[in-house]
Amino acid sequence: MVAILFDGYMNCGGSLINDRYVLTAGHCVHGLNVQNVTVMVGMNDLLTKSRLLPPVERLILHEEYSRDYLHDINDIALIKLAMPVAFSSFVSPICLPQNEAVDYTGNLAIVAGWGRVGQDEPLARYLRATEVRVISNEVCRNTAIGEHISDSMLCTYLEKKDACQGDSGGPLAAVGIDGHFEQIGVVSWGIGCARVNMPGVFTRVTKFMNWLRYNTRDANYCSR
Ligand code: 4AZ
Repeated sequence: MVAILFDGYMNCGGSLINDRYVLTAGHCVHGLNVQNVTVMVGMNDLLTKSRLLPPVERLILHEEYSRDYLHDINDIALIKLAMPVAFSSFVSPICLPQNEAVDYTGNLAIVAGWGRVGQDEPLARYLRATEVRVISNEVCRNTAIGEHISDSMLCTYLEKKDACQGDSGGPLAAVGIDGHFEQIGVVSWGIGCARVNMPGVFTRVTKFMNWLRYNTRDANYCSR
């Protein structure tokens, strides 16, 4: 789990997908320069003094990223680190899905971050995580936010459980067919947080595997 700071303030989540790349949302880096972005890995308490801050080399925003006032399209980006991160008991990568055809409907999944702990609440100091359930895109399209849902998005819904502002860019992880956690979503958008009939929306990682492979082709694979 990665915290992404903008001008020193917690702004977004992200995930380490190998020793050189952080996966996050497009809207988390859109319009930013590397000088404004700080990446913190292996954190729980955001205020802790012992921080691992790998320098950022490059921001790679999806070429077809775009945003509306509500929702984002192709909401995915990579942050390339200037040097490889050393893995430890607190820092290890999350692998991406192996089977691009799986749609995860009905799966329970974990979303994590330092985002708001409620719709009108402050950001979290300690990393939080919650379980949510993946719903089909068909069901999602029939909810109050449905008209904006495309095939490259993934929705979750579980009563009173959701990502919230500040969690954007962070991972949604589920147990894949081989029994390992894999990242199936990137926190993208929603209308408020945990509201009735308003699913949380994620970038659907399986739809971007070619983009991810191409843009991380100089990195080692994530090993499980
Ligand atoms: C946000 O503003 C945001 N309920 C992210 C996720 C969700 C809502 C808002 C999901 O970044």
